[in-house]
Amino acid sequence: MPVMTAKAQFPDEQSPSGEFLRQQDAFRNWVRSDGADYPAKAGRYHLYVSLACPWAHRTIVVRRLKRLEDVVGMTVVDPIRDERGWRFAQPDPLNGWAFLSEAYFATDPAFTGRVTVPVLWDTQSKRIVSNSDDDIMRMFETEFDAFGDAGLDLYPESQRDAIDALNERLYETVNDGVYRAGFATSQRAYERAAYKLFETLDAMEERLATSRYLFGDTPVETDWRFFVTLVRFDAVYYGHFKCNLRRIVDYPNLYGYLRDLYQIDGIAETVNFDHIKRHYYYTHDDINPTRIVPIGPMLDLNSPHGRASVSQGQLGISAV
Ligand SMILES: N[C@@H](CCC(=O)N[C@@H](CS)C(=O)NCC(=O)O)C(=O)O
Repeated sequence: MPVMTAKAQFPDEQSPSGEFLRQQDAFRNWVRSDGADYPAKAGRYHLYVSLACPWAHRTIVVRRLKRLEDVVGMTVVDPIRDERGWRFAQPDPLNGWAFLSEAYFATDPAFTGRVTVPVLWDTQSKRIVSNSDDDIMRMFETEFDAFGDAGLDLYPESQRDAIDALNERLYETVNDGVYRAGFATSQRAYERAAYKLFETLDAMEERLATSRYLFGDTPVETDWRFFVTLVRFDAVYYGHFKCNLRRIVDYPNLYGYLRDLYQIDGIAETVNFDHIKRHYYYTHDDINPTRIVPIGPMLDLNSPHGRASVSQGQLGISAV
């Protein structure tokens, strides 16, 4: 018997039994340090982001940490989008666009999917190189070392299998997990996603009891992939997406870890709660039709985190 489901936020991305099934990324070309089509160059590529979006946030963080601000330009879209998708508060200074969809149609006039951020734009061929946050992160991490901070390795060779495996688990149950809970249109789909999410949060709370970061004493890309969801959690996912078994402030290790990452040089400037809250509470009409933006939460992400004393040992490669 079919499960009764409510109206979906994105009807094309919904299973008959009420699960949110995120669309695939449409553009997945690669900038390479020695690439033929898209060679890494200073000033050639431009990043379009929303400060509200966790996926875009990851690319902003890596751009900052790898010191690529002067190498890859960046434009921030307005946090409020309507049925025409992401728009620019002022016309895009680079291309004069009013809507980000113009980048998509310039690249593929037949594009019919949902217009998403982040977008990595090539100013030379005037096409989107990629709209995959995973790929853009990796490009910034590994392909621009001639221009940025080559000394910072967010994807260390010796840990790659373990990093990939934990990324996958966090994506399924946490990063996308909050969306699977929030966009579910059946009780069953919601509960499944929400319980899985907290199972992983509980496991990470335990893991972080004996390790300052997920893989030892320095953050890797997995920490930043996790961070963008943690920092939004109490402000939007707990209430708006109904992920409300516990808040992050209720987890001593996760909350300390969140503050530790937040206080790393340059990171606080990448976090904008005004954009985050207005985007989520305004643009998901089926979840919050009144568009009322809640007043909380009270978070003090600058308070001392005490994480420096947590054991610094490297976790084994197989630790997932
Ligand atoms: N899979 C994409 C996900 C990007 C994504 O879904 N971004 C959201 C914002 S958080 C978006 O642009 N949504 C457009 C919309 O809500 O219409 C990636 O890897 O970058």
